[in-house]
Amino acid sequence: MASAMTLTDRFDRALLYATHVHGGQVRKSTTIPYVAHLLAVAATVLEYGGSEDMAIAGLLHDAVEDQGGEPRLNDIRNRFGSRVAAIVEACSDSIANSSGGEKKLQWRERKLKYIKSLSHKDKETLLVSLADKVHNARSILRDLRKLGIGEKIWDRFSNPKKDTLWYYEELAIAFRKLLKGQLANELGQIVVALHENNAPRRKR
Ligand SMILES: [Mn+2]
Repeated sequence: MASAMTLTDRFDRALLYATHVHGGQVRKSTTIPYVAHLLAVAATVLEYGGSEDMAIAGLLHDAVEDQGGEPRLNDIRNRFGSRVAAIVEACSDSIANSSGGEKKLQWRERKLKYIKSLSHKDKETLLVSLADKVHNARSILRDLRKLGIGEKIWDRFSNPKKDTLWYYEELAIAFRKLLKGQLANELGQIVVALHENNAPRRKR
C-alpha cells in the first residue's frame, strides 16, 4: 500500500494566502465565494494522487490571472517555491490580461492557443489544470440541473453557449489524449451531460 501523503504547514499557509488574495471575490454571476472553487480544485488534485506542491498550485492557480499578474507570480515563487510558481504560471492562459500590458487576444484565439499549449505541459501541471476544468464544467452542469434549461446560465460567459460548449468539448478531447484516466474521462462525461441538458447532440 502506498504511504500516506502528508500535508505540511506550507499547505496551510497557501490556503490562508488564497483566501486573502481572492477575498471578496465570488464565482461568476453567483454568490458563491471564490475560495469554494480553489478548495474543490485542490481536493481533486489530492484525490487523484497529486503532491503537496500540486495541491498548493491548485489553491493558487487563479491568483495570477485574476489577482495580480506578474507581481503576484513573483510573490508566489518567493513564498511557495519555483515548482508551485511554474505550475501556476502554466495554468494561467494569459498573464498579460491582468497586468494590462498587452492587448487581450480574441477569446477563441486565446482558448485555441491554450488548448494547443496543453501538449507541451508536464503531467503534474495537466492534473491541476484538468481539476480546474472539471470543477468549472461541473459547476455549469450543476446550475443547469438546478435551474433547468435556463439560458441565463450561459449569460455569465462573455461568449455564446455554443462557444462555451465547444471549448469544453475541445478540452475533454485534449485531456483524454494527454492525461488518460478517470478524471479526463469524467470531463468527457460532464461535457456529454452538458449537451444533453442543453442542446441537440452534435453529429460526430
Ligand atoms: Mn480556476
